[in-house]
Amino acid sequence: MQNTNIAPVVTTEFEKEVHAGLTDYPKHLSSKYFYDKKGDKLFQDIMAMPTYYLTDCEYEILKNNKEKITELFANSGTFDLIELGAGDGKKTKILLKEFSDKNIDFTYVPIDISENALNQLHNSCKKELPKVNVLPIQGTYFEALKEIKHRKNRKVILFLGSNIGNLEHDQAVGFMKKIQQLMQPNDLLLIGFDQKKNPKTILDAYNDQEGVTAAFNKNILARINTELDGNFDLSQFLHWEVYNPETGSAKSYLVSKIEQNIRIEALDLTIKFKQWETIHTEISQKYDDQIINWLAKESGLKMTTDYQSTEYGYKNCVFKK
Ligand code: AVJ
Repeated sequence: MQNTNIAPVVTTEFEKEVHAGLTDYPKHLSSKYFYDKKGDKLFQDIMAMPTYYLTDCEYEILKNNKEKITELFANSGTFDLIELGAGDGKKTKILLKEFSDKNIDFTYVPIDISENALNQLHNSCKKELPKVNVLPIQGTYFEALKEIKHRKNRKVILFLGSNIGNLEHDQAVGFMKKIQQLMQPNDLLLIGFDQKKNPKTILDAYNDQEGVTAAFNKNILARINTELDGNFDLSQFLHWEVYNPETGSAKSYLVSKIEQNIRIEALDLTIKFKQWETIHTEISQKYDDQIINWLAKESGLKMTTDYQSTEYGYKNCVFKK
């Protein structure tokens, strides 16, 4: 029998994770929830800042190695260029343009959770790269990969931007293993890894003076306010970045400046914060060769090539099964 007198039911993934993360100790929220329309825009602003060196490094790598990459990707005929978390595709377009100019036979398959980002990318490709076949798929990575399982083309999978850094090592291994299982012996996987470097450079990249990264981090609280009817006062939280040069993990926190109670109406929940209590919101892992080789070994992949940026250590590595 159904009980109709129950308290508000926790339904969406967002609601469930906010509830679990804010009632846990220490508190945490997932960085995947930074990205609504406002968050997408803030991340674009971050990428445009000189202190956020990652984008420029990867752009340079793709630009400087586009001929070699074309050779590597296109050496055995037609393929699907599958991009996980395509975003605005700005860096990928270097490759798309090169392939298009060389009349390479391929289909670009951008995968993204954001319908809005995908539509914009699709439209801009139609305009700027009319010869390129585009097959956008909206969804999570593995849902989308399932959808294209029947396609016979050789797969070249891109995971750029050091997005892998948002995963803890065990999650990264799980992720790479799942991709490995979907790969055929001829398929390739290219991943962008931000490298360990001067700790100051890393802190500056995640703690800009303009406060854009702080706003990006706090956007998760703004989303709870608008989507779950919360009453977070964003000015009562401090954006705090830590980098551990030994482990290579950069972590973002929100720190409560005062003792406070927060109401989240949609969850019928009151959250207590002690003064200086934290919410962990993001990990941006930095890598070295040891870690990358270990990740590859654990997930059953072999590194075939890697490309390096000239400044501010960044690498794009190509893996085979
Ligand atoms: C998109 C996950 C690669 O961790 O560097 C930028 C997100 N966070 N500034 C990163 C981010 C704070 C970014 N990734």
